Amino acid sequence: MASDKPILVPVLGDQLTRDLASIRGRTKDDTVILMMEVWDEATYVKHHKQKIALIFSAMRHFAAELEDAGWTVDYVKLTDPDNAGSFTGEVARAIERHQPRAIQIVEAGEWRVQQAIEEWPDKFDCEVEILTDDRFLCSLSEFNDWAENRKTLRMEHFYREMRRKTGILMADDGKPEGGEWNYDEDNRASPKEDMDPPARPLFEPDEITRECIDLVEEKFGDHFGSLENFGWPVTRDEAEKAADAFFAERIEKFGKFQDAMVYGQDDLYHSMLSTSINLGLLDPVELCRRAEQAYQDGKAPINSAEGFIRQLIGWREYVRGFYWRFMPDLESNNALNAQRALPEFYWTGETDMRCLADSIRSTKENAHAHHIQRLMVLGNFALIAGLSPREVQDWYLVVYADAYQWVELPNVAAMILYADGGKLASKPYAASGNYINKMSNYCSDCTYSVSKKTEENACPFNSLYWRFMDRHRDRLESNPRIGRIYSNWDRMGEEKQQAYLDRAESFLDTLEPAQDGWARND
Ligand code: FAD
Ligand code: DLZ
Ligand code: SF4
Repeated sequence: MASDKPILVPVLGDQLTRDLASIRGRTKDDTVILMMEVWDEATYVKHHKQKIALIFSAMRHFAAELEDAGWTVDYVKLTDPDNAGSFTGEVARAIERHQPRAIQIVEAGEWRVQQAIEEWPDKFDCEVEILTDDRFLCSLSEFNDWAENRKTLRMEHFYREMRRKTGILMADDGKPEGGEWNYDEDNRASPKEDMDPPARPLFEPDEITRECIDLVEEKFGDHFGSLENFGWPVTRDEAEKAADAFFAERIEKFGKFQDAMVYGQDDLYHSMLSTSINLGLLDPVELCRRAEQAYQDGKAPINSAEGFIRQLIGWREYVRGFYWRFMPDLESNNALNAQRALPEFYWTGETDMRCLADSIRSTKENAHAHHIQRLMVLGNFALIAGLSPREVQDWYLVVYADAYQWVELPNVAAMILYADGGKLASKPYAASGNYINKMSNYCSDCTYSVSKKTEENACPFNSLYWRFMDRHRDRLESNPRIGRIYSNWDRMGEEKQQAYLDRAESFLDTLEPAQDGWARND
């Protein structure tokens, strides 16, 4: 006979779907869904204001949607005078209120939160069941099985497995659609060609969102970023509208201009869907099927459909498996012994380097920068200037509305900083100003000259690049994807080399370290 006591189902801020393993299949009359706005989560780093407003608004909308559908939802607001401050504290309070016979929760996305949840069976006097997060295509045990016994982990190999597993973009003979697995080569058109990206839909804040915005201004007014441009989807309906607009208007050129950067243009042909996907408002595999359909209907070329699908069932799934395999060490890895403090300009945007200034402006205004800005401008600078991984990790976790540690950390520690010593990527993504000049229109109006190498007004990326290569020669020279660079370096001769190194040092001496208090509360 069913007990009168309910099952308590805590739903975390990035688990906002009725298809969640702990909700689907449960009956409404013996379930209490618990949602918690807590101080620990809002302040463990000083998140961008838009990120907090987005998560709270999406949580409140989801709670209302569940209630409308007949579920019992116990929603704890941040301003509740008895707010316990942490998930564990709030679950303890909810146990007092509801006397549940058991707790069922889907595993957390982040290591820090999962550690806390794993203590619940010892802390609480009721059964605790932790369920697998099956919103991901590849479970953690499947990833570990794949990774075990491999000498090197490479996204490309993993991605092919995911293509085979889903059948997405696979021809009937088991070969990849179009003959190639990866059309990356066709994702690199220069932005100097005609580009006219349509604006993405922005969603006017409703009353719930406005309340969250006011709350954030009041409680987190000293956090980074502006709330002025807030237009993120906060419900599944809005997220679906955003996806519809992407598939109707932007996917066609997504592939071609995936790596392009244009001054003052923040979205280009990107989907801008990461916040909705990470919150649980959109299903990534469904999005991939839509991309495949767009290809089959002749609405998107193969390089667009494949490029988009690769990001989702390739990179996104791969970094998640990688995160759980290498945590907690990944947080403290520093294979290149990078020790320089994060410069203040990462927070203020005040720098004459036009590529960095524009990427940081977008970050501040939108809590977003597109992939190639994160990777080849902000990330590349952090790598070749030798910035401390801890400080760079904090920065990325703070500033993007889509940032959760499981996706941020592998991208930052491993992909951009090579702090893992090459477990994730086959080589560091180091580049000189040439690359940025090729892929953007930033350089033509920059204070620095991209064609100058060692002069006072030379683009800093040029000398920092060679300084980086020179410092890490022992490690990188044997790397087949990099080694031949050193013959160019050697051919320059000592005088030229020294001029590069001097220019790099004199530039680095001008950097002001960031003041305390931007990323974390003291
Ligand atoms: P699109 O360009 O339209 O790509 C489609 C989708 O693919 C994205 O929505 C995202 O879900 C997925 N995707 C693309 N690249 C990656 C990747 N490298 N790793 C995982 N998923 C990917 N993405 C986050 O969601 N959160 C982060 O905190 C985050 N931090 C990053 C830090 C660095 C240093 C770098 C290089 C990348 C980071 N990314 C992160 C990945 C990527 O930059 C963003 O997902 C993307 O810019 C979001 O915009 P979009 O939705 O328009 O993406
Ligand atoms: C990022 C965040 C913030 C700012 N606030 C909350 C919150 O109050 N309640 C909540 O459930 N989740 C929040 N999150 C997301 C969590 O920090 C965390 O990323 C997820 O729970 C995944 O582990
Ligand atoms: Fe950036 Fe150098 Fe180009 Fe200026 S010249 S925009 S610093 S790459």
